[in-house]
Amino acid sequence: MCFEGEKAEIQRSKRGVEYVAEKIYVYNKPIEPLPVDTIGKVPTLLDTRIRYRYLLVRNPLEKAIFSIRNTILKAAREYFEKNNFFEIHTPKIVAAGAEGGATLFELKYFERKAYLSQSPQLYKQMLISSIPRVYEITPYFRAEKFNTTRHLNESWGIDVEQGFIDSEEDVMNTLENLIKYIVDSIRNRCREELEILGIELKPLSTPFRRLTYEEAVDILRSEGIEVSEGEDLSEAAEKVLGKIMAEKGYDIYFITKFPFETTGFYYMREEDGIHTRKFDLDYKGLEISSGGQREHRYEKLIEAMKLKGLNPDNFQFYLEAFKYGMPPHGGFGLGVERLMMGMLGLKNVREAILFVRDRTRLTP
Ligand code: AMO
Repeated sequence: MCFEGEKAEIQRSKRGVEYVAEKIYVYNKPIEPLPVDTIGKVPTLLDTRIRYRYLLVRNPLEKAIFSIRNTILKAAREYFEKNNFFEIHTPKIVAAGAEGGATLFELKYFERKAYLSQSPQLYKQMLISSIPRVYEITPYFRAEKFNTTRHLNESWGIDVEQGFIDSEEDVMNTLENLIKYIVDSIRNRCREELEILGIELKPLSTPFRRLTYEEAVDILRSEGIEVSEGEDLSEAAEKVLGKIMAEKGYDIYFITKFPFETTGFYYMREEDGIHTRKFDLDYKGLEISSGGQREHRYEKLIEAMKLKGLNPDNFQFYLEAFKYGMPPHGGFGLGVERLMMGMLGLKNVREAILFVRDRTRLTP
């Protein structure tokens, strides 16, 4: 539908502009009445919101979430542009995964087996000796078997890799500056959307607080939360840590130096052989990003693969790139939907993506 008309003399609506319509053109009549209330007078269940998202984005609340997502991605690209990062696209149909076999989606690729890409990890690293600052805004496909409020089977990431770094600190600086830039952009450009959602988005100051994995474990143990040696932090542990850190005034913080037992094979190990240069970034008790410095030495990389029970033969295409000289490098993957959960206080990751792919949803 479309109309012609003049702006009304008296404006009653709090949002938008009122017109007095003189002509109304109906392009196409609906076959059935709308199945949902797009005005937003009645609260809609999350299941229904997901089912009819393509209609409900007319609802100001739903639309505000996705306008903010749109601005997050624009701001990220602006940040990369200003800081000389090069946008890349890497394959989504791949021969090997970087994030462990358990969450690989397998597919038939003519006569061979292939997988959907869990992460651009291997490819962004391979490029680093030729293009030393790259980024990709990319889907991650992960066969997460459980229905949780923070996992999708198709989610989106903002991935970065940068070369000639001194340590993972250089990468953490990029990540904290990027997030600050995004949060400032949303505060400045999405005031109306934040008001509609009733959110007061606090500015973030850099540098973000850093605590080591061991410090995090000590804090958790002092609260009676058991964390076994060499175990990744569980969702429950992350939440408790989030509360404790919030009480100390930190909404966002890095956890650094994860033990090798908990990480991917590609993170650089410290001299002690136990810890790595891997970090997580948590926002209000939710992991929104992981990253770190990588192992760039060919022999050490093969050793790490073997320690993780991987067969280097399956990664020849990747390992080859390390034979021709690879600078020290590192990067991160930042989950777009997780960042939105943190920023907007969304309770379920499904609120942050237009069309949901989870354990039960393959349509719409
Ligand atoms: P990781 O596996 O921690 O690291 O993923 C990076 C970030 O992506 C988001 N994320 C997800 N969001 C929703 N649903 C999922 N199933 C899901 N899986 C991941 C999270 C997470 O912090 N290659 C490394 C990154 C790197 O080192 O550069 C990686 O993928 O916000």
